[in-house]
Amino acid sequence: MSTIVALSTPRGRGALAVIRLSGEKAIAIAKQLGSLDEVEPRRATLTQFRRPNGNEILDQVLLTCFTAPHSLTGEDVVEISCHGSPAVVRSIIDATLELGAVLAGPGEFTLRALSNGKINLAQAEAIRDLIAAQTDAAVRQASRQLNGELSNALGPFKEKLVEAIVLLESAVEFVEEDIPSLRVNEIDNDLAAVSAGVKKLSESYSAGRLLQEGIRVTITGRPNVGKSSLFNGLVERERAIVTDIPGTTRDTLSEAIDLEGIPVILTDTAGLRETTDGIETLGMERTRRAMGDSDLVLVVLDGSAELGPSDRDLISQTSNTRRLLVMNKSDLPTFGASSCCAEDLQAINVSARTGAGLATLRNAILANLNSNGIEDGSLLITNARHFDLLCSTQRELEAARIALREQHSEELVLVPLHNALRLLGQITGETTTEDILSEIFATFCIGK
Ligand SMILES: Nc1nc2c(ncn2[C@@H]2O[C@H](COP(=O)(O)OP(=O)(O)OP(=O)(O)O)[C@@H](O)[C@H]2O)c(=O)[nH]1
Ligand SMILES: [Mg+2]
Repeated sequence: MSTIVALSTPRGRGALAVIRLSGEKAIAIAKQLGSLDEVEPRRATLTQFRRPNGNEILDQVLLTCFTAPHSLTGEDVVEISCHGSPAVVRSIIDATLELGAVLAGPGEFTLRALSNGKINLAQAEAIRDLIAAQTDAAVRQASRQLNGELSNALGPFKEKLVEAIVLLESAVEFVEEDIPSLRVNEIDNDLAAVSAGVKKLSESYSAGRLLQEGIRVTITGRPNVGKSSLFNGLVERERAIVTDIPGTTRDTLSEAIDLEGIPVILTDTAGLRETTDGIETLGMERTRRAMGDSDLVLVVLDGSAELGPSDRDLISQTSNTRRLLVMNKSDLPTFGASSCCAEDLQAINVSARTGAGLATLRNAILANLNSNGIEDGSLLITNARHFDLLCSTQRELEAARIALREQHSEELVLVPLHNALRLLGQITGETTTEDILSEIFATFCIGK
Protein backbone atom coordinates (compact mmCIF):
# COMPACT_ATOMS: atom_id res chain seq x y z
CA MET A 1 0.00 0.00 0.00
CA SER A 2 1.40 3.41 -0.95
CA THR A 3 2.28 6.09 1.57
CA ILE A 4 -0.10 9.01 1.22
CA VAL A 5 0.34 12.66 2.15
CA ALA A 6 -2.05 15.59 2.39
CA LEU A 7 -2.60 18.90 4.10
CA SER A 8 -5.23 18.24 6.78
CA THR A 9 -5.94 21.84 7.78
CA PRO A 10 -7.65 24.37 5.48
CA ARG A 11 -5.69 25.91 2.64
CA GLY A 12 -4.46 29.43 3.14
CA ARG A 13 -2.44 31.25 5.73
CA GLY A 14 -2.59 30.44 9.44
CA ALA A 15 -0.35 30.19 12.50
CA LEU A 16 0.02 26.46 11.92
CA ALA A 17 -0.77 23.87 9.30
CA VAL A 18 -0.96 20.11 9.78
CA ILE A 19 0.29 17.72 7.11
CA ARG A 20 -0.48 14.05 7.49
CA LEU A 21 1.35 11.01 6.15
CA SER A 22 0.05 7.46 6.31
CA GLY A 23 1.66 4.23 5.12
CA GLU A 24 4.76 2.05 5.37
CA LYS A 25 7.22 4.80 4.54
CA ALA A 26 5.62 7.53 6.69
CA ILE A 27 8.01 7.26 9.62
CA ALA A 28 11.12 6.77 7.46
CA ILE A 29 10.23 9.90 5.46
CA ALA A 30 9.76 11.95 8.63
CA LYS A 31 13.04 10.69 10.08
CA GLN A 32 14.93 11.54 6.94
CA LEU A 33 13.48 15.06 6.63
CA GLY A 34 14.11 15.71 10.33
CA SER A 35 17.59 14.10 10.32
CA LEU A 36 16.44 11.89 13.18
CA ASP A 37 17.72 8.40 14.03
CA GLU A 38 14.64 7.51 15.99
CA VAL A 39 11.25 9.02 16.86
CA GLU A 40 9.32 7.94 19.87
CA PRO A 41 5.69 7.09 18.98
CA ARG A 42 2.96 9.30 20.46
CA ARG A 43 5.46 11.89 21.70
CA ALA A 44 5.82 15.30 20.11
CA THR A 45 9.29 15.80 18.63
CA LEU A 46 10.52 19.28 17.71
CA THR A 47 12.88 19.17 14.76
CA GLN A 48 14.06 21.01 11.68
CA PHE A 49 13.02 19.67 8.31
CA ARG A 50 15.63 19.94 5.55
CA ARG A 51 15.32 19.41 1.82
CA PRO A 52 16.10 15.76 0.96
CA ASN A 53 18.97 16.64 -1.41
CA GLY A 54 20.73 19.58 0.14
CA ASN A 55 20.88 21.18 3.47
CA GLU A 56 18.34 23.94 3.06
CA ILE A 57 16.00 24.26 6.04
CA LEU A 58 12.33 23.95 5.10
CA ASP A 59 10.79 24.71 8.49
CA GLN A 60 10.94 23.96 12.18
CA VAL A 61 8.18 21.43 12.78
CA LEU A 62 6.55 19.40 15.51
CA LEU A 63 6.28 15.71 14.61
CA THR A 64 3.97 13.14 16.15
CA CYS A 65 4.24 9.53 15.01
CA PHE A 66 1.73 6.74 15.52
CA THR A 67 2.81 3.20 14.71
CA ALA A 68 0.53 0.63 13.10
CA PRO A 69 -2.01 -0.52 14.12
CA HIS A 70 -2.46 2.07 16.85
CA SER A 71 -3.31 4.98 14.60
CA LEU A 72 -6.18 6.67 12.84
CA THR A 73 -5.74 4.65 9.65
CA GLY A 74 -4.32 1.52 11.23
CA GLU A 75 -1.07 2.18 9.32
CA ASP A 76 2.02 4.10 10.43
CA VAL A 77 0.92 7.74 10.61
CA VAL A 78 2.94 10.93 11.00
CA GLU A 79 1.41 14.30 11.76
CA ILE A 80 3.60 17.26 10.93
CA SER A 81 2.67 20.61 12.46
CA CYS A 82 4.50 23.25 10.50
CA HIS A 83 4.11 27.00 10.10
CA GLY A 84 0.95 27.87 8.25
CA SER A 85 2.36 29.41 5.10
CA PRO A 86 1.17 27.92 1.81
CA ALA A 87 4.80 28.05 0.55
CA VAL A 88 6.10 26.09 3.56
CA VAL A 89 3.31 23.54 3.22
CA ARG A 90 4.02 23.10 -0.49
CA SER A 91 7.74 22.60 0.03
CA ILE A 92 7.24 20.03 2.80
CA ILE A 93 4.68 18.10 0.76
CA ASP A 94 7.04 18.23 -2.27
CA ALA A 95 9.85 16.87 -0.10
CA THR A 96 7.69 13.94 1.06
CA LEU A 97 6.76 13.23 -2.58
CA GLU A 98 10.44 13.14 -3.49
CA LEU A 99 10.92 10.53 -0.78
CA GLY A 100 8.22 8.27 -2.18
CA ALA A 101 4.91 9.51 -0.77
CA VAL A 102 1.97 10.11 -3.12
CA LEU A 103 -0.79 12.70 -2.81
CA ALA A 104 -3.87 11.34 -1.03
CA GLY A 105 -7.20 11.21 -2.84
CA PRO A 106 -10.40 12.61 -1.27
CA GLY A 107 -11.19 10.83 1.99
CA GLU A 108 -8.29 8.39 1.51
CA PHE A 109 -7.19 8.50 5.16
CA THR A 110 -10.72 7.63 6.26
CA LEU A 111 -10.97 4.95 3.55
CA ARG A 112 -7.83 3.30 4.89
CA ALA A 113 -9.23 3.47 8.42
CA LEU A 114 -12.30 1.72 7.06
CA SER A 115 -10.36 -1.01 5.22
CA ASN A 116 -8.28 -1.64 8.32
CA GLY A 117 -11.40 -2.08 10.45
CA LYS A 118 -10.81 1.05 12.56
CA ILE A 119 -14.27 2.41 11.80
CA ASN A 120 -17.32 1.30 9.82
CA LEU A 121 -18.83 3.05 6.83
CA ALA A 122 -21.53 4.90 8.80
CA GLN A 123 -18.80 6.28 11.05
CA ALA A 124 -16.69 7.31 8.07
CA GLU A 125 -19.67 9.24 6.73
CA ALA A 126 -20.16 10.78 10.18
CA ILE A 127 -16.61 12.18 9.98
CA ARG A 128 -17.52 13.89 6.72
CA ASP A 129 -20.78 15.19 8.20
CA LEU A 130 -19.05 16.43 11.33
CA ILE A 131 -16.62 18.43 9.22
CA ALA A 132 -19.51 19.87 7.19
CA ALA A 133 -21.77 20.56 10.21
CA GLN A 134 -22.95 24.15 10.45
CA THR A 135 -24.77 24.20 13.79
CA ASP A 136 -24.38 22.69 17.25
CA ALA A 137 -27.29 20.32 16.68
CA ALA A 138 -25.70 19.04 13.45
CA VAL A 139 -22.41 18.53 15.27
CA ARG A 140 -24.18 16.56 18.01
CA GLN A 141 -25.87 14.22 15.52
CA ALA A 142 -22.64 13.61 13.59
CA SER A 143 -20.74 12.90 16.84
CA ARG A 144 -23.35 10.38 17.90
CA GLN A 145 -23.04 8.57 14.60
CA LEU A 146 -19.27 8.72 14.83
CA ASN A 147 -19.58 7.01 18.22
CA GLY A 148 -21.34 4.18 16.45
CA GLU A 149 -24.91 4.88 17.63
CA LEU A 150 -26.42 4.16 14.24
CA SER A 151 -24.56 0.85 13.94
CA ASN A 152 -25.67 -0.01 17.47
CA ALA A 153 -29.27 0.80 16.64
CA LEU A 154 -29.11 -1.52 13.63
CA GLY A 155 -27.46 -4.39 15.53
CA PRO A 156 -30.64 -5.83 17.13
CA PHE A 157 -32.50 -5.61 13.79
CA LYS A 158 -29.82 -7.66 12.11
CA GLU A 159 -29.79 -10.23 14.90
CA LYS A 160 -33.54 -10.75 14.61
CA LEU A 161 -33.26 -11.10 10.84
CA VAL A 162 -30.49 -13.65 11.15
CA GLU A 163 -32.60 -15.64 13.64
CA ALA A 164 -35.56 -15.68 11.25
CA ILE A 165 -33.32 -16.65 8.34
CA VAL A 166 -31.77 -19.51 10.31
CA LEU A 167 -35.19 -20.89 11.26
CA LEU A 168 -36.44 -20.72 7.70
CA GLU A 169 -33.23 -22.12 6.20
CA SER A 170 -33.46 -25.14 8.46
CA ALA A 171 -37.03 -25.66 7.39
CA VAL A 172 -35.87 -25.65 3.77
CA GLU A 173 -33.30 -28.30 4.49
CA PHE A 174 -35.80 -30.63 6.11
CA VAL A 175 -38.39 -30.31 3.42
CA GLU A 176 -40.93 -32.60 4.89
CA GLU A 177 -41.09 -30.57 8.13
CA ASP A 178 -43.33 -27.64 7.41
CA ILE A 179 -42.89 -24.68 9.73
CA PRO A 180 -45.57 -25.06 12.37
CA SER A 181 -48.05 -22.19 12.41
CA LEU A 182 -46.89 -21.21 15.87
CA ARG A 183 -43.48 -20.55 14.46
CA VAL A 184 -44.93 -18.60 11.52
CA ASN A 185 -46.61 -16.23 13.98
CA GLU A 186 -43.47 -15.89 16.01
CA ILE A 187 -41.35 -15.08 12.96
CA ASP A 188 -43.98 -12.69 11.66
CA ASN A 189 -44.09 -10.86 14.99
CA ASP A 190 -40.32 -10.52 15.01
CA LEU A 191 -40.30 -9.24 11.44
CA ALA A 192 -43.10 -6.78 12.24
CA ALA A 193 -41.05 -5.40 15.13
CA VAL A 194 -37.95 -5.02 12.94
CA SER A 195 -40.00 -3.43 10.18
CA ALA A 196 -41.53 -0.91 12.62
CA GLY A 197 -38.11 -0.08 14.04
CA VAL A 198 -36.63 0.45 10.59
CA LYS A 199 -39.61 2.61 9.62
CA LYS A 200 -39.27 4.78 12.71
CA LEU A 201 -35.59 5.32 12.01
CA SER A 202 -36.21 6.17 8.36
CA GLU A 203 -38.94 8.64 9.32
CA SER A 204 -36.43 10.63 11.37
CA TYR A 205 -34.83 11.61 8.05
CA SER A 206 -37.29 14.45 7.48
CA ALA A 207 -35.78 16.18 10.53
CA GLY A 208 -32.25 14.83 9.97
CA ARG A 209 -32.13 16.12 6.40
CA LEU A 210 -32.85 19.64 7.62
CA LEU A 211 -29.87 19.42 9.96
CA GLN A 212 -27.55 18.19 7.29
CA GLU A 213 -28.52 20.25 4.31
CA GLY A 214 -30.00 23.30 5.97
CA ILE A 215 -33.20 24.80 4.68
CA ARG A 216 -33.72 27.59 2.20
CA VAL A 217 -36.09 30.35 3.18
CA THR A 218 -36.78 33.14 0.69
CA ILE A 219 -38.24 36.52 1.56
CA THR A 220 -40.44 37.98 -1.13
CA GLY A 221 -43.01 40.75 -1.58
CA ARG A 222 -43.59 43.93 -3.52
CA PRO A 223 -41.03 46.75 -3.24
CA ASN A 224 -40.78 48.74 0.00
CA VAL A 225 -42.75 46.38 2.22
CA GLY A 226 -39.61 45.92 4.34
CA LYS A 227 -38.11 42.66 3.05
CA SER A 228 -34.53 43.80 3.49
CA SER A 229 -35.36 45.22 6.92
CA LEU A 230 -36.84 41.87 7.92
CA PHE A 231 -33.83 40.05 6.47
CA ASN A 232 -31.51 42.23 8.57
CA GLY A 233 -33.69 41.60 11.61
CA LEU A 234 -33.45 37.83 11.16
CA VAL A 235 -29.72 37.77 10.44
CA GLU A 236 -29.25 40.25 13.30
CA ARG A 237 -27.05 42.72 11.48
CA GLU A 238 -27.35 45.43 8.87
CA ARG A 239 -26.46 43.15 5.98
CA ALA A 240 -28.81 44.42 3.24
CA ILE A 241 -29.29 48.02 2.14
CA VAL A 242 -32.57 49.53 3.32
CA THR A 243 -33.99 52.78 1.91
CA ASP A 244 -37.43 54.23 1.43
CA ILE A 245 -36.97 54.07 -2.35
CA PRO A 246 -38.94 51.21 -3.89
CA GLY A 247 -36.66 48.92 -5.90
CA THR A 248 -33.65 49.26 -3.59
CA THR A 249 -32.71 45.58 -3.64
CA ARG A 250 -31.67 44.55 -7.15
CA ASP A 251 -30.03 41.20 -6.60
CA THR A 252 -30.66 38.24 -4.30
CA LEU A 253 -28.61 38.17 -1.13
CA SER A 254 -28.18 35.10 1.09
CA GLU A 255 -26.93 34.59 4.64
CA ALA A 256 -26.80 31.48 6.83
CA ILE A 257 -28.51 31.71 10.19
CA ASP A 258 -28.94 29.22 13.01
CA LEU A 259 -32.54 28.67 14.02
CA GLU A 260 -32.55 26.49 17.15
CA GLY A 261 -29.79 24.36 15.71
CA ILE A 262 -31.20 24.15 12.21
CA PRO A 263 -29.04 25.78 9.56
CA VAL A 264 -31.19 28.15 7.52
CA ILE A 265 -30.09 29.88 4.34
CA LEU A 266 -32.12 33.07 4.27
CA THR A 267 -32.43 34.96 0.97
CA ASP A 268 -33.51 38.58 0.49
CA THR A 269 -34.81 39.36 -2.97
CA ALA A 270 -35.72 42.21 -5.31
CA GLY A 271 -39.32 43.38 -4.83
CA LEU A 272 -41.84 42.17 -7.41
CA ARG A 273 -43.73 44.77 -9.46
CA GLU A 274 -44.45 45.77 -13.06
CA THR A 275 -41.37 47.55 -14.37
CA THR A 276 -39.59 48.49 -17.55
CA ASP A 277 -36.21 48.81 -15.86
CA GLY A 278 -33.88 46.18 -17.33
CA ILE A 279 -31.81 45.64 -14.19
CA GLU A 280 -34.87 45.36 -12.00
CA THR A 281 -36.40 42.84 -14.41
CA LEU A 282 -33.28 40.68 -14.19
CA GLY A 283 -33.41 40.97 -10.39
CA MET A 284 -37.04 39.88 -10.40
CA GLU A 285 -36.16 36.82 -12.46
CA ARG A 286 -33.69 35.92 -9.73
CA THR A 287 -36.40 36.43 -7.12
CA ARG A 288 -38.63 33.93 -8.91
CA ARG A 289 -35.78 31.44 -9.19
CA ALA A 290 -34.98 31.78 -5.47
CA MET A 291 -38.64 31.24 -4.62
CA GLY A 292 -38.71 28.10 -6.75
CA ASP A 293 -35.59 26.73 -5.08
CA SER A 294 -36.68 27.34 -1.53
CA ASP A 295 -38.23 25.12 1.12
CA LEU A 296 -40.29 27.95 2.54
CA VAL A 297 -41.31 31.39 1.23
CA LEU A 298 -42.02 34.38 3.47
CA VAL A 299 -44.50 36.61 1.66
CA VAL A 300 -44.07 40.06 3.20
CA LEU A 301 -46.95 42.54 3.14
CA ASP A 302 -47.05 46.10 4.39
CA GLY A 303 -49.66 46.28 7.17
CA SER A 304 -49.68 50.07 7.10
CA ALA A 305 -50.87 50.24 3.50
CA GLU A 306 -53.66 48.80 1.46
CA LEU A 307 -52.94 45.49 -0.27
CA GLY A 308 -52.13 46.25 -3.89
CA PRO A 309 -52.49 44.15 -7.04
CA SER A 310 -48.90 42.88 -6.78
CA ASP A 311 -49.58 41.75 -3.20
CA ARG A 312 -52.68 39.90 -4.33
CA ASP A 313 -50.86 38.32 -7.27
CA LEU A 314 -48.14 37.08 -4.98
CA ILE A 315 -50.61 35.74 -2.43
CA SER A 316 -52.41 33.75 -5.08
CA GLN A 317 -49.22 32.63 -6.85
CA THR A 318 -47.82 31.21 -3.62
CA SER A 319 -51.03 29.61 -2.39
CA ASN A 320 -49.76 26.14 -3.28
CA THR A 321 -46.25 26.72 -1.99
CA ARG A 322 -45.04 26.29 1.56
CA ARG A 323 -45.32 29.88 2.68
CA LEU A 324 -45.94 32.17 5.60
CA LEU A 325 -47.66 35.52 5.21
CA VAL A 326 -45.85 38.21 7.17
CA MET A 327 -47.59 41.51 7.88
CA ASN A 328 -44.78 44.02 8.46
CA LYS A 329 -44.70 47.52 9.95
CA SER A 330 -46.92 46.62 12.91
CA ASP A 331 -45.47 49.68 14.69
CA LEU A 332 -47.49 51.89 12.32
CA PRO A 333 -51.24 52.31 12.45
CA THR A 334 -52.63 49.33 10.58
CA PHE A 335 -54.41 50.03 7.35
CA GLY A 336 -57.81 48.55 8.12
CA ALA A 337 -56.51 45.48 9.98
CA SER A 338 -59.27 44.32 7.76
CA SER A 339 -57.51 43.95 4.44
CA CYS A 340 -55.90 40.63 5.25
CA CYS A 341 -58.41 39.38 7.79
CA ALA A 342 -61.27 40.14 5.46
CA GLU A 343 -59.73 37.70 3.04
CA ASP A 344 -59.24 35.21 5.83
CA LEU A 345 -55.52 35.04 5.41
CA GLN A 346 -53.50 34.07 8.45
CA ALA A 347 -50.58 36.48 8.69
CA ILE A 348 -47.91 36.95 11.35
CA ASN A 349 -47.64 40.53 12.52
CA VAL A 350 -44.11 41.85 12.83
CA SER A 351 -42.23 45.09 12.90
CA ALA A 352 -38.82 44.82 11.32
CA ARG A 353 -38.16 48.28 12.76
CA THR A 354 -38.80 47.44 16.45
CA GLY A 355 -38.21 43.69 16.30
CA ALA A 356 -41.74 42.98 17.56
CA GLY A 357 -43.06 39.61 16.39
CA LEU A 358 -39.70 38.32 15.11
CA ALA A 359 -39.61 35.59 17.78
CA THR A 360 -43.07 34.44 16.73
CA LEU A 361 -41.94 34.46 13.11
CA ARG A 362 -38.86 32.34 13.93
CA ASN A 363 -41.08 29.82 15.74
CA ALA A 364 -43.52 29.76 12.86
CA ILE A 365 -40.66 29.02 10.45
CA LEU A 366 -39.49 26.13 12.62
CA ALA A 367 -43.02 24.80 13.08
CA ASN A 368 -43.46 24.80 9.33
CA LEU A 369 -40.40 22.69 8.74
CA ASN A 370 -41.28 19.52 10.57
CA SER A 371 -38.17 19.74 12.67
CA ASN A 372 -39.54 17.33 15.28
CA GLY A 373 -36.91 15.19 16.89
CA ILE A 374 -33.97 17.52 16.39
CA GLU A 375 -33.89 18.64 19.98
CA ASP A 376 -35.55 15.75 21.77
CA GLY A 377 -32.36 13.76 21.88
CA SER A 378 -33.30 11.01 19.45
CA LEU A 379 -30.90 9.57 16.92
CA LEU A 380 -31.68 10.99 13.49
CA ILE A 381 -30.96 9.69 10.02
CA THR A 382 -29.10 12.55 8.36
CA ASN A 383 -27.83 10.83 5.25
CA ALA A 384 -29.84 10.26 2.04
CA ARG A 385 -28.00 7.02 1.37
CA HIS A 386 -28.97 5.60 4.76
CA PHE A 387 -32.54 6.76 4.26
CA ASP A 388 -32.83 5.00 0.89
CA LEU A 389 -31.37 1.81 2.31
CA LEU A 390 -33.76 1.85 5.28
CA CYS A 391 -36.78 2.39 3.01
CA SER A 392 -35.72 -0.49 0.75
CA THR A 393 -35.10 -2.68 3.82
CA GLN A 394 -38.60 -2.01 5.03
CA ARG A 395 -40.09 -2.89 1.63
CA GLU A 396 -38.22 -6.21 1.62
CA LEU A 397 -39.38 -6.97 5.16
CA GLU A 398 -42.99 -6.32 4.25
CA ALA A 399 -42.65 -8.52 1.14
CA ALA A 400 -41.23 -11.29 3.32
CA ARG A 401 -44.11 -10.97 5.80
CA ILE A 402 -46.71 -11.21 3.06
CA ALA A 403 -45.02 -14.29 1.62
CA LEU A 404 -44.84 -15.79 5.09
CA ARG A 405 -48.48 -15.17 5.93
CA GLU A 406 -49.64 -16.41 2.54
CA GLN A 407 -47.72 -19.61 3.19
CA HIS A 408 -45.50 -19.34 0.14
CA SER A 409 -42.51 -21.64 0.09
CA GLU A 410 -39.73 -20.78 2.53
CA GLU A 411 -37.50 -19.72 -0.35
CA LEU A 412 -39.89 -16.92 -1.27
CA VAL A 413 -39.68 -15.62 2.26
CA LEU A 414 -35.94 -16.05 2.42
CA VAL A 415 -35.07 -14.03 -0.67
CA PRO A 416 -36.47 -10.71 0.65
CA LEU A 417 -35.06 -11.42 4.12
CA HIS A 418 -31.58 -11.90 2.70
CA ASN A 419 -32.06 -8.70 0.72
CA ALA A 420 -33.09 -6.83 3.87
CA LEU A 421 -30.03 -8.06 5.73
CA ARG A 422 -27.74 -7.10 2.86
CA LEU A 423 -29.30 -3.62 2.64
CA LEU A 424 -28.82 -3.01 6.37
CA GLY A 425 -25.24 -4.19 6.00
CA GLN A 426 -24.67 -1.57 3.32
CA ILE A 427 -25.28 1.18 5.85
CA THR A 428 -22.35 0.14 7.98
CA GLY A 429 -20.37 -1.08 4.99
CA GLU A 430 -20.22 -4.83 5.65
CA THR A 431 -21.91 -5.55 2.34
CA THR A 432 -20.91 -2.51 0.32
CA THR A 433 -19.34 -2.95 -3.09
CA GLU A 434 -16.17 -1.17 -4.22
CA ASP A 435 -18.17 1.04 -6.66
CA ILE A 436 -20.41 2.34 -3.91
CA LEU A 437 -17.43 2.94 -1.67
CA SER A 438 -15.60 4.99 -4.26
CA GLU A 439 -18.77 6.99 -4.94
CA ILE A 440 -19.14 7.80 -1.24
CA PHE A 441 -15.51 8.73 -0.76
CA ALA A 442 -15.55 11.02 -3.77
CA THR A 443 -17.65 13.35 -1.58
CA PHE A 444 -14.92 13.66 1.05
CA CYS A 445 -12.34 16.40 1.10
CA ILE A 446 -8.68 15.73 0.59
CA GLY A 447 -6.71 15.30 3.79
CA LYS A 448 -9.56 13.60 5.65
N1 LIG B 1 -42.27 51.92 10.31
C1 LIG B 1 -41.67 50.89 9.75
N2 LIG B 1 -40.95 51.05 8.64
C2 LIG B 1 -40.34 50.00 8.10
C3 LIG B 1 -40.41 48.70 8.68
N3 LIG B 1 -39.72 47.85 7.91
C4 LIG B 1 -39.20 48.56 6.90
N4 LIG B 1 -39.56 49.85 7.01
C5 LIG B 1 -39.21 50.96 6.12
O1 LIG B 1 -39.73 50.67 4.84
C6 LIG B 1 -38.84 51.14 3.82
C7 LIG B 1 -38.47 50.03 2.89
O2 LIG B 1 -37.73 49.03 3.58
P1 LIG B 1 -36.85 47.96 2.86
O3 LIG B 1 -36.45 46.97 3.89
O4 LIG B 1 -35.78 48.57 2.05
O5 LIG B 1 -37.96 47.35 1.90
P2 LIG B 1 -37.80 46.23 0.76
O6 LIG B 1 -39.04 45.41 0.78
O7 LIG B 1 -36.52 45.51 0.92
O8 LIG B 1 -37.81 47.08 -0.55
P3 LIG B 1 -37.12 46.79 -1.97
O9 LIG B 1 -35.72 46.34 -1.76
O10 LIG B 1 -37.21 48.08 -2.66
O11 LIG B 1 -37.97 45.75 -2.65
C8 LIG B 1 -37.63 51.72 4.56
O12 LIG B 1 -37.81 53.11 4.67
C9 LIG B 1 -37.71 51.07 5.92
O13 LIG B 1 -37.11 51.86 6.94
C10 LIG B 1 -41.19 48.56 9.88
O14 LIG B 1 -41.34 47.49 10.45
N5 LIG B 1 -41.80 49.66 10.36
MG1 LIG C 1 -34.90 45.33 -0.27
